[in-house]
Amino acid sequence: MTETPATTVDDCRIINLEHHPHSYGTLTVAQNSNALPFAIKRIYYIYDIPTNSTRGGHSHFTEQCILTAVGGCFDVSVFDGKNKKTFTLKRPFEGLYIPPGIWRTMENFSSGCIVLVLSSIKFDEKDYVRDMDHFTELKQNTFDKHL
Ligand code: T46
Repeated sequence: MTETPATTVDDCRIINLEHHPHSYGTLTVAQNSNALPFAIKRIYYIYDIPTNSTRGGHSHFTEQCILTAVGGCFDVSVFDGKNKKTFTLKRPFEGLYIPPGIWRTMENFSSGCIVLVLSSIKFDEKDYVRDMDHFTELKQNTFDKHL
């Protein structure tokens, strides 16, 4: 692929997942419905994360995803080629929606942190941009086109 969408960090947002708090515990649900911006095709989770790890460091051509801290907390920084924003995820019902064309980096993982990810596509390495220079060049071309 040679183009990336004209998305910006302002398109990244917190989505509150349906959750049911009770005296005997809280249950959170993620299911395909109008409450989500895409249909879920894949779920994966990341755990056993050393607290000083940095993960991510890439963008996607087409994938949309929602990241949630189902245990512990961590920070996600998003970058659109011009601007950067950082979100702290610490509640199991709060998901960060990231559209395609956004570079993401995850760090400051708490001990025992578990990251759950809902994804709009099946795994495809060709959907990744893992080189920052390539990413900024793609975004610059997109922004130039939309001037
Ligand atoms: C993202 C952030 C939030 C697979 O084989 N299948 C999969 O579905 C995934 C997601 C990964 N992998 C392999 C590819 C690598 O060899 O698992 C290894 C670790 O993946 P990666 O280094 O991409 O992990 P993160 O935590 O940097 O990024 C992941 C997702 O890849 C990415 O799309 O947005 O979580």
